[in-house]
Amino acid sequence: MTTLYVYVAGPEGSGKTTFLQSLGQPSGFISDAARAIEYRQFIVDETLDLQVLTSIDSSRFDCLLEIAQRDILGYIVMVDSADQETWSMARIMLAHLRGYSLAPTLIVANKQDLLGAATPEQVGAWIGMESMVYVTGCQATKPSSVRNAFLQLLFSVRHEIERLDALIAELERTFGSEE
Ligand SMILES: Nc1nc2c(ncn2[C@@H]2O[C@H](COP(=O)(O)OP(=O)(O)O)[C@@H](O)[C@H]2O)c(=O)[nH]1
Ligand SMILES: [Mg+2]
Repeated sequence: MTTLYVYVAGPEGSGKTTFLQSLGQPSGFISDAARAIEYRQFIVDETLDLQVLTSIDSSRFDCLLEIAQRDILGYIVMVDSADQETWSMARIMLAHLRGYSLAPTLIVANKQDLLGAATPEQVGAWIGMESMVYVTGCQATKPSSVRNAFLQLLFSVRHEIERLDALIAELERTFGSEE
């Protein structure tokens, strides 16, 4: 059995926990206080799991360092689009992730529903669109929006891992059916 990981980073309050909660059924959201992580696990097939995880303490990256570099499928950097003061921290986190292992990275320009939220393009341009960095808008309180954002990351890695097609199809099937 192989487990691949999507690691979610981002400043405190950017919406990481909300994103994970919205990504599926409430029962599938796991908060492990002892390991200081929150995660969801998707079964892709008999030999492959996909775990989406974040540190409960935004400033800690030790659980990322426990993952072998080859097992990191990609990163999500969560950003509060309405709180520009936090963006430089998000930029540092992005550099930190990619310094550990270069993997496709999706900047999630969250809180698009808030008045004064910057557009995904503005957030992406400010943080820096390097190669293999993508950006998408999101409202983490809305499951369909979260699923759509997560699919953007899966699309960017699917050419490497064709087995993800089943998971993508499942997410697309439920996409938009619950608001
Ligand atoms: N308006 C709005 N609030 C959000 C959104 N996403 C998260 N929040 C709120 O932002 C706060 C921080 O979110 P949380 O998920 O705890 O952030 P974390 O520290 O990154 O885990 C909570 O009050 C959430 O309800 C969003 O898309 N829109
Ligand atoms: Mg949290």
